[in-house]
Amino acid sequence: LKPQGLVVWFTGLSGAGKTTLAQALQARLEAAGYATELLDGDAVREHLSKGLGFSREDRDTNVRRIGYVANLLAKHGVIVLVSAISPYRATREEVLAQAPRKLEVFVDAPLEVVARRDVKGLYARALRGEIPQFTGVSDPYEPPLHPDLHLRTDQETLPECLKRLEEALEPFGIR
Ligand code: GGZ
Ligand code: DAT
Repeated sequence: LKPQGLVVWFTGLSGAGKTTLAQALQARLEAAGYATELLDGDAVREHLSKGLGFSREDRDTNVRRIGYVANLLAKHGVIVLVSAISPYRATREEVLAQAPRKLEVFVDAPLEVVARRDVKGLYARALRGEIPQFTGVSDPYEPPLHPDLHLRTDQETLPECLKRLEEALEPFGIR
């Protein structure tokens, strides 16, 4: 019998902390001997979703592709960590409904905070009007209404967020 996999889906604005948290959690899980895979929106866009843009249609295609691969891997016992803005609630719900087991994590920080972090300088450009359809500035973000875990990365440190993630995995028998 295969171990049951899990999809841990991180959603939130650019710069909210999805990749940071997913990478840190992956390191912990790998150290504990779990098979994991990280599907990061940014990286996926260089391969699986190459050529896609940021229209609603393209984002939904991106999210559905990520979800499809995540669910295949999870079916075979992998703990799959997804980090993608995935701004549309209905599309996230559609994809997560297919997962054998799932944990939806809302990585939340207000726009003013992520714009101040501006990891890649994209918010500065978006706020100057140079990037059309930039999530949170000139494109929508629909927060989950009932996330399995809600992390406020402007109020909780990275170790605190990690601890809450690990606690949320315990009911799945992952520790
Ligand atoms: C949002 C954009 C955009 C626009 C480029 N809107 O901080 P990042 O750089 O690494 O995360 C963002 C990433 C978003 O890709 P995703 O695949 O996660 O998005 S989605 O789930 O909506 O398909 C950002 C960069 O790409 N980026 N242009 N217009 N983020
Ligand atoms: P995203 O993948 O959501 O675009 P990121 O992980 O690339 O975001 O960048 C998040 C930045 O925020 C990074 O510089 C670390 C910082 N940060 C501060 N507090 C954090 C926390 N509690 N959790 C995650 N990242 C945090």
